Amino acid sequence: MSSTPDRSTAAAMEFIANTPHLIGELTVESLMSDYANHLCFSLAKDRFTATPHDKFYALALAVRDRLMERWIKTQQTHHQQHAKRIYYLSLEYLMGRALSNNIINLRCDELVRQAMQKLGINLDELLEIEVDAGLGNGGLGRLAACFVDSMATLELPAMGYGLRYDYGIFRQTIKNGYQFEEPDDWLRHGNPWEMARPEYAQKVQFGGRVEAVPVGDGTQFKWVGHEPVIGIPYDMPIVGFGCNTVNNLRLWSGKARLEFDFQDFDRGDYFGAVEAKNAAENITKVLYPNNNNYQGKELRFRQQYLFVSCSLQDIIRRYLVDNQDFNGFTDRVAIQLNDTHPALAIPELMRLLIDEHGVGWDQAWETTRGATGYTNHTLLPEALEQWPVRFFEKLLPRHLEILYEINRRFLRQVQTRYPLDDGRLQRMSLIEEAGPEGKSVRMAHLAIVGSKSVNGVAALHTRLLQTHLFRDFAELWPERFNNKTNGVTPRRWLLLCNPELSALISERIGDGWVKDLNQLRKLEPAIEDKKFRARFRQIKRDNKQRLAQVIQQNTGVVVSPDSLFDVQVKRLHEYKRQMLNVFHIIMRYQRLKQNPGLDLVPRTFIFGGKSAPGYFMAKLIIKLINSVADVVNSDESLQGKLKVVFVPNYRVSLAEKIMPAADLSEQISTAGMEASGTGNMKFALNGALTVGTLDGANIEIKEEVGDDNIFIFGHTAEQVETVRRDPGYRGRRYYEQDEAIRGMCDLLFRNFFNLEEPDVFEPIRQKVLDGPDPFLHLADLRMYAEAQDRADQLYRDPEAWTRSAILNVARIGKFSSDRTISEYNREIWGIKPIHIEVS
Ligand code: 26Q
Repeated sequence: MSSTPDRSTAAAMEFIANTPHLIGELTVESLMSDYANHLCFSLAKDRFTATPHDKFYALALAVRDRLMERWIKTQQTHHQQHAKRIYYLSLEYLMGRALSNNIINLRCDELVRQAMQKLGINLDELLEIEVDAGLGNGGLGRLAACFVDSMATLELPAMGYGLRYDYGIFRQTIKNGYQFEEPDDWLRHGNPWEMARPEYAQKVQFGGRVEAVPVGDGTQFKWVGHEPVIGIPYDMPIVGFGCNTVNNLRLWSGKARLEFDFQDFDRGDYFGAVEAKNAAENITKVLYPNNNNYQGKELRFRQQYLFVSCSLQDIIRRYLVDNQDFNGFTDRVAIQLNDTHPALAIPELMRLLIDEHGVGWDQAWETTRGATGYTNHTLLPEALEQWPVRFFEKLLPRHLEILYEINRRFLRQVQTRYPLDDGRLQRMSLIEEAGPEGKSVRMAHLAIVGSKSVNGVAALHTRLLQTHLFRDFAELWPERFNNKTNGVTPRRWLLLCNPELSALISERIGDGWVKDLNQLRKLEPAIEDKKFRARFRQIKRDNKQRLAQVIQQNTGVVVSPDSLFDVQVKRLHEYKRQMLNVFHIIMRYQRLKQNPGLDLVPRTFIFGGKSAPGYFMAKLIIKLINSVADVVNSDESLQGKLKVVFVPNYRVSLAEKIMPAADLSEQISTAGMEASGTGNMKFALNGALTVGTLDGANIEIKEEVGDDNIFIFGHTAEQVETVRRDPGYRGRRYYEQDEAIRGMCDLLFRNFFNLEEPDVFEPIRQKVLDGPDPFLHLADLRMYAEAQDRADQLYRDPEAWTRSAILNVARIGKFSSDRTISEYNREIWGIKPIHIEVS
């Protein structure tokens, strides 16, 4: 923002402010008029040419008009008050749709509905047209989206930084039971929510070499790069609920330098110029579709650096608008790293401070560490990032020098504290000397050393970080470690996705819960109200009916809303144990086949989730689910007591239809492996009961809702450790001891579900029966089946089940992302909320 106000812009703004409505007024008529104007003047469409997408776009622009003034005012106010801001750095934002969310957060849903109705437009159909912004993989990306919602709602001066991938998470299709991936060309029809800001473009260098330049008594190090790339920022508004705050989500897009092609073109190297342009613009082409699995790809490394460098240069640019030195930096800037994906921020901030702004090492280090917090999201060793030193040598030589210096100073500190403990030095070093790819940089160690705070995302996860993964670090710096149990935004995950339940709740306890989720406690007495229970049940029934339609449209399978909807939706991963779920389904199937008259609670098992394209086992599990589904669904002898569906292309907008319709939520990861989980919270918030292990946030959910209102089973994290240490542990033990498990395995592994493709499931058999299965599928199966029987029993008593479901809603308030963000702010960031006034 420039410091001398521009007169013509001021005059224009004054004109708007003094003219009785034109743009941005919240009335039915003005909405209708702006919708029509946008259709005509922004999109050049008339009654012969307007497509459904045009109608969506026109409404999006009309709604956007209504947040513009607040957006500008928010940025102005934060700037004028020299506010300390939180900069959330994440390579992923799984935003989903924006129109419905912005309408809800602006609290103009009634007006918009009326305006559209008067024009003969069905708002719900219009909202369905928007494509999801799928710039993330799963939990971590969706968490970032919930967090920016909460930061705006809490009126915190916050900015999300991310990458504007041309292609988000792939579209999943299923053919013959197998997953196929299609590109997600989400920007094809334009994006009404983004504003390109080429005036804030940043230049980033890759490659080159470091030159030492003598300056006075010392030396200055200059990184002479080549391959410059430009980052162009695109801003998206983040609307706070029921306040005037509209924060910024700033996403960078890679571009070749403008003069670049012309220069080389003049030298006659036309192809070289075009190739270089492509290389620059490829950096932000596509989101890497891995989840909890690290792949050391050079392009991913470039993505991370482009992201970090653009964001930090932008932060420093803004800081220097009204500061001369860096003494006050940590009073104005807090940076939170969403996992290690942006951990290059640490050496990059050091480089910018030292090389570009002449700050000395000690002050640069204090500033960097004082500004930065690191959130860890996983304990899985295969998910920990370790970039090969050769990538640094090739692309970031100056950063490598800085890293070595950080490491040298750090190891000296360790040595002073623990003399002659070489093992410890090796374990803690930022450099792994002998990895599979030679030397590599341990990004988690870098993030811990370079931050003032390290947090896990649920109590158990944080404890395991301290006792296992980062034990040495927690011993050295216990004060640095803290827990921030995840949460989800109640706006999208209740108010928006479940309007009927929201209305019922508000009728009973008022609508304060939307901003203060603990108020849901006031629902507890309602469990004794028979009429309330009936209405609660009816809403669930209606939501199930709607989901049944979606399922039929997407899979062709007809499911009954009178059956128990048992849902597992999340990324496919062995540790999440979708296979355990399938094994239980097969056991049920077998019970029904052996005893067709058996009075089992009719169940519909619903699965959804994407597998990383290169993850063989995860893809095989999708095939397994679909193979079992095919056999079960076409078996008429089951009399509708068992159905299995895999809903393709699980994504945020589909989750919004699934969560409100679930009776039972499957959270069955091997204990100690799911850092937190956040789907578990969304389900409970919508009145589903959980079948789950003592893992991640399930433990805290159990503490909140009470042991009687959740179905817990399985080995604890401690017991899992013990079982794994037993060298004789094999799944076969359970096969031999347990008749039901044996029957299930025999059916599955003798090709009952895959006659056409014999032995496709052989890799599963090997792992589960003969391998030392680290996920303990068969070891937990018996207890899992028993927990499922307990669920059946309760479901047979609809009143008792409904009481439990209501109690889940009433006691889930802790898991609002507002609470999580308040804790981050109180204990790490220290930012003052700023109230935004608009005329
Ligand atoms: C890393 C390197 C290269 C390419 C991709 C990646 C990568 C990308 C995404 C690694 C991990 C992820 C995503 C991890 C994730 O979603 N973790 C989940 O985070 C949630 C929010 O804290 C938790 O609730 C889940 O338990 C955790 O699995």
